[in-house]
Amino acid sequence: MKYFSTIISLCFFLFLSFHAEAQTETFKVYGNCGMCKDRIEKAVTGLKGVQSADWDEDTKMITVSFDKDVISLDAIQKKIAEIGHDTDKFRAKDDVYENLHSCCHYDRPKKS
Ligand SMILES: [Cu+2]
Repeated sequence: MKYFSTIISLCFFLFLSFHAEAQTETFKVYGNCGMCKDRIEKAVTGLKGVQSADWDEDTKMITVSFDKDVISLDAIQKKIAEIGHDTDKFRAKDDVYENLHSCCHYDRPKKS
């Protein structure tokens, strides 16, 4: 019986240590349509350390689960700006934005 409870507590400890590193953040990503959704989610989930990404076409908010020991929130936002989508922290290059499909030309936030 003692052996059994040791196994249980070991499993519990492992469960906790796996989950302690996962972090979920929600932030704004400018975009328009379903094509934007595919592009944004593909770019983010392709990053090492990212477990999942879900961008909402209506609210323009993305929810990302990632391991903060592997990748930072800034690095994720930079990647999104690299593919042409502004975030509140990083702005996409004008030429990258211009090269997006015409239906993807969202209203850009004002330059600060
Ligand atoms: Cu689009």
